[in-house]
Amino acid sequence: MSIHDFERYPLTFGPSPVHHLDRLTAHLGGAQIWAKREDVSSGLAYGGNKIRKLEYIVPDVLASGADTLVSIGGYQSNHTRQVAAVGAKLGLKVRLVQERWVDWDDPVNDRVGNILLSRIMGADVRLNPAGFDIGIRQSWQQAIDEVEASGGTPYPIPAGASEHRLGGLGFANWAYEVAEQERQLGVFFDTIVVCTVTGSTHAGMIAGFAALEEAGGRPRRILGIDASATLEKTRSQVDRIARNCADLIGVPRDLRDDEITVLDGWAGDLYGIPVESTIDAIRLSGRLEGMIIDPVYEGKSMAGLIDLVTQGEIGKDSTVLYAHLGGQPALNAYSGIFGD
Ligand code: 5PA
Repeated sequence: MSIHDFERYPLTFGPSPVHHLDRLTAHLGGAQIWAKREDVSSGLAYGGNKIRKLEYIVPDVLASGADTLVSIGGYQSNHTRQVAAVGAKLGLKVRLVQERWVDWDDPVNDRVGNILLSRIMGADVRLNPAGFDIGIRQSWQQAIDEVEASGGTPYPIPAGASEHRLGGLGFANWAYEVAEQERQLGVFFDTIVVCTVTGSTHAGMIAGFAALEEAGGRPRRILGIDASATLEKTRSQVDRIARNCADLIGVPRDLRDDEITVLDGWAGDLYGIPVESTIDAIRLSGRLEGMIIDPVYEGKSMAGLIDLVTQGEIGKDSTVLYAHLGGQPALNAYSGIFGD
């Protein structure tokens, strides 16, 4: 079995674009920084990393005969917005549990950005007061039961599509896409920087690059930057999903512990609450590159990248690929932090 044996339902325009960040590179004065852009690679509701995961899950949805996608996230979940978009595109109903994952008192937190887009796309959006947890949730199981009780056929998609048998495949394939783009561009990315929370984005990359390494590819570092602020949960979820995914795509060996790196230090104390380094990273990417990143995920991984390059932890001779996973709609619920 390899990644190529799995069916992929196209929801993207093609490979996500890769480009050099010249001014950020010059500003940091160290490694060469590039970005690969999941935020501009699909026409579905501003795209993002879940679209790529869902490309490998949709064939299973269609085979199941389900009529309702059921998923879960915070009020400003990017994942649920992307599930809503995919449901709309496929002509399926969508039931979303939106929990109060972030104690963020912006008065429009439950009205603008992602949740607004999900409502526009016709999803049945239900708010729930439960707090943050990346695990399997009671509220989600209850929503599945309710869909069934009302005569529907649910297809359950867990938080971030991570705890799904096929959840890692999208980003395992991302690794193959990177290898092909490297050939075209004549570069080699020795370091990948990726935001990690529910884990299957990072885990899929680890499995995909391990498969490539087994096929003769050069080894590289894949640095996951935690944005969950529940580090041990995210670390164990990444570990488990990476190993399952590696098995699934036929990596002929166990993953080594040193292939699974989730770094701490930029999440702050709480999921969804930006800290100073997050806000600085958002402003810097915007000012130098016109590249917009969000305060929940990408602002935190970019803060990690900036510090790692500045401290020399990522060396001057490195070529770094920053995985931009989308997420900008949430900015609308955080206008207060940028002032007038
Ligand atoms: C998310 C996730 P993983 O959950 O696969 O680790 O990805 C982290 C991540 N960047 C990184 C962006 C923009 C993301 O949206 N978002 C979740 C959501 O509900 O939106 C799953 C948490």
